[in-house]
Amino acid sequence: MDKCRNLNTDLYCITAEKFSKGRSNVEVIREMIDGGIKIIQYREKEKKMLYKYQECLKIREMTKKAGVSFIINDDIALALAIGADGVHIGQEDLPIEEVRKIVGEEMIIGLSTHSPKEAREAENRGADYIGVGPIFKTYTKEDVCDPVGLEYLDYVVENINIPFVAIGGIKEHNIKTVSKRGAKTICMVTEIVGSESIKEKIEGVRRAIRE
Ligand code: 3NM
Repeated sequence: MDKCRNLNTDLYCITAEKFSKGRSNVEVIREMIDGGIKIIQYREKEKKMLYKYQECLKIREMTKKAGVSFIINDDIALALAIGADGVHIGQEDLPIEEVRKIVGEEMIIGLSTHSPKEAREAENRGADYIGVGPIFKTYTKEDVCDPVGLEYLDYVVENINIPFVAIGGIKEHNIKTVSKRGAKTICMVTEIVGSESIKEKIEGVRRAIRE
């Protein structure tokens, strides 16, 4: 089966428990799955490894049952330990060739990129998909660069031949601007996890894309 099949979807959701209105990641992901999300990334920078492992084991079970792809941010060991579908890394993590040696061919490798040069390199060096952002200002990722704007997205739409996800400051009110420019898969953190009803928010966002 194509390991990237679930990248052929409209929304890619990422966890962030501190913005989740008191809900646990497990609760949030349950709602995402009920809302029909097909790819979910676990991104927690401040938790202890054992806690993350235990939480991710539960999430792995839930996502597997639902046919949802489960990606781990940054942590290759955690991704392997819980049998994730993929790992998402940044520009300052291990080189992609080394990550590939560790995780093998079957695991999805995603890489965050912020410029045309990084996108071309990611494609040439074997990334399965790239993150393209931040499109707009975001307060969710602490060490991220200034917004790259829609011009970088335009470059990727025109020139890059691997799947990509647009990310950074994307909300229900501006998502149409991003989808209109050719982003088929759109990634959101706070707009989804910070909403009162995750299911209703997902429906609203999908309506906004269609309108
Ligand atoms: N990566 P929100 S921006 C995790 O540009 C992440 O690579 C980015 O959060 C990148 O949807 C980002 O709440 C945070 O703005 C996006």
